[in-house]
Amino acid sequence: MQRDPRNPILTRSDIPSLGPDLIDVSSVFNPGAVRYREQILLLLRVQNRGRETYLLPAVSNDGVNFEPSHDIVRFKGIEKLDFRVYHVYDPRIVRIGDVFYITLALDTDHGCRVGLALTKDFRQFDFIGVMLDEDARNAVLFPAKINNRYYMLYRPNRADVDGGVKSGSVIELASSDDLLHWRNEGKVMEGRFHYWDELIGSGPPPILTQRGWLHIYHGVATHFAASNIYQAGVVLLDPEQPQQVLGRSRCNILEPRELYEQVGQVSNVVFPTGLVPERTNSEGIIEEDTKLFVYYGAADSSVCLATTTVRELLEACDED
Ligand code: BMA
Repeated sequence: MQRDPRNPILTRSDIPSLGPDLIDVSSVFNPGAVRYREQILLLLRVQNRGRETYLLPAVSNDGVNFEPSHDIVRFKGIEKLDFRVYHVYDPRIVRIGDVFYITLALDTDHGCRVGLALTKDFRQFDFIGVMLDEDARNAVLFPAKINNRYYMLYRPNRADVDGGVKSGSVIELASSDDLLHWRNEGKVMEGRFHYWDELIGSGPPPILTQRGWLHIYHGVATHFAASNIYQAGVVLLDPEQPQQVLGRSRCNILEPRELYEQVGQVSNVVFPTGLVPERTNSEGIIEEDTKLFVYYGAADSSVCLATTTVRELLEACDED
């Protein structure tokens, strides 16, 4: 992937002062991304100096210069949950019909849960519910039904990371009729111990290409607990049976190399969460020469952009 020379494209100094919740914020990172009304829209994860998390929309005409909104996202209905939610973060967005679905990580007293919200206009946000009754993160919906069912990828948190919250080394597939009740469809992929992607989790939602679902994920090299290096890789999944891996990058396709990725609130992190193709054909397929805008959090401190094409990602999947 090629970094945009203007990176980081959003830093904490771009976030307007929106008291009392967001004043002189600490960081902005891990954005959801989607095309909305001819523009690119990001849902930014913003942290204040209380280390509280808020989501803030931002829009752009060129995909590089973003104008943050002055309206912090409030999820209607989330207050009805019978447990406390400390943080709502790392949004992933898909459009299905005229509805934008947002999958979310929720920090609770019982670990992390994946939540679902929807919006039609990025002004009103309705919280729909918790998708799984287990500790999990990095849930992404497929942007279209497959054989008349909804599908998602998610990462159960079963691994203890030294000094950290639970993480995981498996991405699983689940399907549903109604987006709320999910049936496990099995394991899709596992981390590769000793190599770049020991722990893994989904990045942005998958996109449909001629050859199958192309999916960017993140991998963590734990380096014997000395440091966690977050990188990005790519996998190709069968178009009809997405638990089948057709190809997977042997090496990472983006790793922390620039100072803004190596140094920050959490050092050595590139964490892709948003992907916007330049165009989609009339059958909903992203063709090989299509340019892709990939948005990622750098060092849990800023938002960056890298570009690539479907062809380049498919070539990376053929490496193994
Ligand atoms: C992961 C998530 C991300 C974060 C990353 C690096 O486990 O919590 O939100 O960007 O760690 O700190």
